[in-house]
Amino acid sequence: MGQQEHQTGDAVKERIEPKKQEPPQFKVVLLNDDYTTMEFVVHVLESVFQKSPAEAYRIMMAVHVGGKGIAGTYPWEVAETKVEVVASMAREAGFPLRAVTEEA
Ligand code: TYC
Repeated sequence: MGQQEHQTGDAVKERIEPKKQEPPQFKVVLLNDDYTTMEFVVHVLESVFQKSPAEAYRIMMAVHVGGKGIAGTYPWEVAETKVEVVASMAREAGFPLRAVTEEA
């Protein structure tokens, strides 16, 4: 058996054998405040977190009543980007709405 054949076998093995590692997940948590409108929070949940209108309203009300709530769970870079998008949309609209990440 030649060197090349051996290497090909290894390459195939390496691609197949290791189980795909799931990346660690992070929750994006929306925080309640007294000034952001309910309508704006629903808009953020629909546009940034791809929630249906009904689900967006449910999450918004859960945050309004309970102080915080999970908007979604994502790999680190996606979660951080969504937190930044929420911050910039809120700043632009003049609301103090904040989202933070928590390890899932
Ligand atoms: N508490 C806000 C109000 O009464 C609504 C609100 C809900 C704000 C959820 C932020 O993450 C939030 N207008």
